[in-house]
Amino acid sequence: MKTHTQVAIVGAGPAGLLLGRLLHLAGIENVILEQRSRKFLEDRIRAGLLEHATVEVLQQAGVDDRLRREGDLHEGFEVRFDGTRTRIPMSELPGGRTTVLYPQQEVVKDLLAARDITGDRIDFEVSDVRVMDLDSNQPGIGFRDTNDVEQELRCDFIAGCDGFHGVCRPSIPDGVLKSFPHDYPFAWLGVLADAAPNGRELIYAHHRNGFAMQSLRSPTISRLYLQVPPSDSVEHWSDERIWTELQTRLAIDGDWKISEGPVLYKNLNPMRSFVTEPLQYGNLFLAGDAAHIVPPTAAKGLNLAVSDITVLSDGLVTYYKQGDRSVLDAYSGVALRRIWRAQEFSRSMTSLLHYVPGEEFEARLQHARLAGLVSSEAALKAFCEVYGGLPFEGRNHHASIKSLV
Ligand code: FAS
Ligand code: PHB
Repeated sequence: MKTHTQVAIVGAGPAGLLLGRLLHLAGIENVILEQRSRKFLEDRIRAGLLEHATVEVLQQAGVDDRLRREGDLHEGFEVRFDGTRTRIPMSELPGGRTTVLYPQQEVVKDLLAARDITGDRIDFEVSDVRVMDLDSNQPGIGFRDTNDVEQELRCDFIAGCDGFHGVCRPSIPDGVLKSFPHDYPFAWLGVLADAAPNGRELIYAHHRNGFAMQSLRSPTISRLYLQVPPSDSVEHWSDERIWTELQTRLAIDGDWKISEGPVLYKNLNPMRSFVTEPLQYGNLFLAGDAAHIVPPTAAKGLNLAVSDITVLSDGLVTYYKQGDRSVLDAYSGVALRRIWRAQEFSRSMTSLLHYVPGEEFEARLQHARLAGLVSSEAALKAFCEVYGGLPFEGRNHHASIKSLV
């Protein structure tokens, strides 16, 4: 079976679905190929914190109805160390930033629902995906569809939005890409619990037993993280051990007690940084986790995927509307500027808050940085400027998103 489209998108994560949506709004035909089922995508627990620039793009894409109703506006967060707690009044600092807590799988559901309405093609449960003829002006994708029928999709451009373990990046000939991997000597145990979070704001804690964090997915569902050794496994973590360790690491002077409940889901997340350069080869463009991975400490993964897509869609729209390929050919350089900023911040926030056993000198420096951060408005302003989200390239920027949520 041979079919044709203008832009073929591999992967229906936030990057691929948002690109499909923005291209649809610009009248550009696109097809999305996804290896998993729709249900798997809608149930997959991942990120939760949206930068205000991301919320703006979802608003401009017309997929913000539920986000407005159910999204949780965050104007501050808490940092804990040495039994102390400090609230960081993000929105009150100069340049006042705010973020929104709205689970990634809800963003995916909203984008899938919008695609249902437009009827743009999306093939789920495809397999054996192969990209071909990348440096021709009619690249293609061979794959087997959900009925195991061999198919070939030809197009003008391929968007590789297939995540870190996808097929698009490895399909680029050897020697073209330069990769920058960096692994951290710890991992995250991610926990979803039927427990009402203690407060409405996120809590980040530095502790000698390791980092801990309380986030949320709703007023009754907590999302919690514990720093664990990279060789650890979820089998080692009973519910009781999880709550005991969270209480220990999040403890502050006085009788603060974490609110507990049944653990619904737990997974182990390796902590790595990764960037590939450039982000394009011929008529293939990489975006999101297919091009870069950040440690989840600063919640930049999903937001970076969205910022890549805003630059890539601008390039494709300019090409189809004005026949001008210059914006598209600048995609890699423009997107990489923001990717490295987010990488640097994610790395520094990770090394600020994660204790490495035996690294006593580092631990003293962490303590000094934390004490310096919470006691200096200038340091907090600089921190929150990137934590809250840098403006997206080429997009006008609202001061705050209070009006949007
Ligand atoms: P995605 O990985 O979301 O989507 C890629 C899609 O491509 C997938 O649906 C995949 O099935 C599909 N695909 C792959 N190979 C294919 C093939 N050969 N053919 C067809 N389709 C193919 N960030 C946070 O801020 N907080 C978190 O708690 C957090 N947790 C995370 C947990 C995990 C396990 C992971 C991997 C990431 C997490 N992240 C988190 C980061 C996360 O939010 C990512 O940055 C975000 O999903 C990136 O979106 P995409 O680039 O669209 O990639
Ligand atoms: C999350 O809710 O998954 C989350 C939020 C903020 C972070 C990291 C993770 O910094």
